[in-house]
Amino acid sequence: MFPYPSGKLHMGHVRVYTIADTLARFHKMTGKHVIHPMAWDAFGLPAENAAIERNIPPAEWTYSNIAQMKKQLQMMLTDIDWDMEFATCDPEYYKWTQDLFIKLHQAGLVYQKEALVNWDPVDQTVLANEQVDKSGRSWRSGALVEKRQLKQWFIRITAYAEELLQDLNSLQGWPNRVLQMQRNWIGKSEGAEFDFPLLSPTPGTPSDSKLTVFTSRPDTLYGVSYLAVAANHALVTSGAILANHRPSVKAFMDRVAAKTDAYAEPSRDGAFTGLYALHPFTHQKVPIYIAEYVLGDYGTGVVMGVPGHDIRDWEFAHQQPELANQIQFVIDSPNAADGPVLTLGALNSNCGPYAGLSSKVAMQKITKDAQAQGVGRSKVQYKLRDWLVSRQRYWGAPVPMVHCSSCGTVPVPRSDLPVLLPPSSELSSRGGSPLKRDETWQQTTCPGCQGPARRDTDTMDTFVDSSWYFLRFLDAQNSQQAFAPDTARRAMPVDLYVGGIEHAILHLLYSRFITKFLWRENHFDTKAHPGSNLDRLRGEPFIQLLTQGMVDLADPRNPIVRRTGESASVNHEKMSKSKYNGVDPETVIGAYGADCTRLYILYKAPPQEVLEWDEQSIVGMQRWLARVSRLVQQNNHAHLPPKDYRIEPDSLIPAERDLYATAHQTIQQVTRDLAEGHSFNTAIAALIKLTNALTLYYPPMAPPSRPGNTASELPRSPFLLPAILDYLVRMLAPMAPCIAEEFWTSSHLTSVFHQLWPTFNPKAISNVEVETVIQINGKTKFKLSFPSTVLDQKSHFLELIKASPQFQKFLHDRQTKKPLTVVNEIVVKGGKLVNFILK
Ligand code: ANZ
Ligand code: ZN
Repeated sequence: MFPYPSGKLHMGHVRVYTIADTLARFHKMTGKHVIHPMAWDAFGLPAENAAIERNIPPAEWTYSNIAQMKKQLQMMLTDIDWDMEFATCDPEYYKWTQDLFIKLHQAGLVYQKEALVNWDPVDQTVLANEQVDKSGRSWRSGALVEKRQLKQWFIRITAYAEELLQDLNSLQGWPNRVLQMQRNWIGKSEGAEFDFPLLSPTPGTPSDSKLTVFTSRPDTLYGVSYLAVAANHALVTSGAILANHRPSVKAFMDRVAAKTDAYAEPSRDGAFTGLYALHPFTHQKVPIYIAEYVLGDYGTGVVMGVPGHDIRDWEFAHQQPELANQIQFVIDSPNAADGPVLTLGALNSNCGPYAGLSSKVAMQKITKDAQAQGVGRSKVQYKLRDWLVSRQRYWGAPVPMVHCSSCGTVPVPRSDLPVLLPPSSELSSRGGSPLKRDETWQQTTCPGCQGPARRDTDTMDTFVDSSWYFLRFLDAQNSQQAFAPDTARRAMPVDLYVGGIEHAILHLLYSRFITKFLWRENHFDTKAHPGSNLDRLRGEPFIQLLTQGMVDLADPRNPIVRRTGESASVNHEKMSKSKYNGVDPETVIGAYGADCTRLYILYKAPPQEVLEWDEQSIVGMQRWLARVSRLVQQNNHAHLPPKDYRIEPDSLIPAERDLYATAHQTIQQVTRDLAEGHSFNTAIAALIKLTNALTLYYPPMAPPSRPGNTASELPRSPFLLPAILDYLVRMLAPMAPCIAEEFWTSSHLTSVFHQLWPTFNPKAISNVEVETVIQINGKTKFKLSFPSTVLDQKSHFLELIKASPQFQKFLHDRQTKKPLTVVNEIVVKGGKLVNFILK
């Protein structure tokens, strides 16, 4: 994930880009064609605010930050394809962001609407729902967000809700946690709508209006004791409320309006409207309330109150004296008196013809009957809202639309893109839109009638910029298209995407939506590369997602809860640009070198977990590299093996054969750790172990034997040390590139990065035994030893275990003597532990 150019890398950046760089270098060495690019998420408010503060143009601030951070990335020894670099604020880039907006508009996925929006009073701008946290604060400024009614641009992401949800199932390379967060955010809910005709206030006069409710529990229809509408429902605003109830309704509305925190969990406050509706099945009178807990923008904005089976309805009913003794249960439970019955069950005798049916069957039948009678229908509801993309600020891509008094709102023709930002002289902290104050910039001609027209003065949310940037890398210099459709179809999806869990919802959902949109609308060449992964994944942009944990500066006075990384007390801060607390990457790299810093970061914690910054342990990495260095120097006295020389394990003496086997086991493990698990810490541990084995066999002071050297007591093979050091240095290279290159070039003429990754030779370890711990239902029972080569054939390996007498003992229940079968087999750590689940 590309960074925001705040000016300085923080340790979180160093971590994510070390992980990405190590993997990029590793995959290159295995012979793959790797694209490892970098760009800058460069629009956005901080630049605008910094510009106002310092009185310099946002562009100047942004580009100087970019230069600074690029230098720091190079200092970290990253191997980035800089020829693909761009910033989202480059006109050559935002031209295509505007083009994307127009494509969405043409597809009917962009619209403008008055909306009650989130207004950040500090940054003076509108925020998307996703940018407001649970406590109702802006994700950026931290200010308490207000609600305001304004005309805004929306992108209809809800049109893709179902496929955004369904296709999560194909993302097997994503962390479950992220998949679950996306599912919850999309929030699919299946149920039904029911119509409740309004009972006319004056008896005898007919009423044709009705209130429609959405419910996820149609089976509870017979338990309805009231309806409740949202405070902004038309019923309330239309003046239908009976005169004698207006004072209490107004008092309630005033109480709601007085609330400063619009995002706090709503209370169970409410008021009776004096109005009634008719139950669609029983035709009984149902009172209508206004309730704070009913959301205006979910479902129909009306709830059928079933206090017997819904906790919020139960609480609400207990606040309203007329409702408290109207609670009707439709599913029986012994504890019904203490609270609502929150489960599915069998419908009781209150349910007329449906009595005795299970909830599940009743849901279907009641919905079907309602549909037949024209008073209801089945309904799927999503929590996902359309994406509010307009911002009333300067530093963003201008919305490429023109307002004409005769043609209405029309898109700017593609040939006129980009719509450039005007010079930034009008910026001020007064708020409001700077483009709105720039009269000359707004004046333009209408692409439809050529008459005078005005430009739209909103700029786009920066999440639009970042929703497609990965596609631009494939064709960063293309001035004719955002990306070449055939290249994109071949190269996409991104194989591995590394970034923070904080983007689990927003950025990843928008990117998925936009890529799917472009895919569905055929913006990838359909003829080129049939059967591509992009098609297989239905336009998903990222095959594998690695979410790296935070870097934390643990205050040594605070105990840390190991498992979660949470501090036991509160003094524990994330090292982010906003709460940056003092470990400066440049200082660390200056003190220990980039190689050691990288190794330390990779070694200290698995990438997904919190990394507790503890500078003292960097020296461990320094010492290790010093030991490798000593071996390299010692080896430099030895002769190079002749070209095409191969070590034959069988010709080695036992001690050397063991050492050679250790080297190949290390290759096997490190390769697996990097390729599959992204388990850098175990890979480094294996390399350290190999270094230890080498140091034991080739202790300092005793130079290795040269051919014909009789001084040595052991009959050493002359080319073993160089061969093993070759492996070691090649495996070290992706993680510690600079020192590995130095080691390598001390005895070779080429770069280590032109070498192939060492390949594991099964023959080398054919007579090495490895031990496997066997668990039954999670409890350790016994150990078995195997030739290590068996570990590479999973099914054979499992068969061997299952055939062992030790295992056979567990195949029946001790008490009941009944036979048990294996229902699951979990192989952990490349076969070091296997857990069998027996049932
Ligand atoms: C009756 C009922 C009985 C309900 C019961 C639940 C349990 P999900 O699953 O999240 O979609 N609801 C509907 N619209 C609402 C709104 N605008 N504001 C607040 N609540 C609303 O939730 C659906 C349920 O949330 C609906 O099903 C409705 O309460 C409530 F035993 O209807 B239920
Ligand atoms: Zn016109």
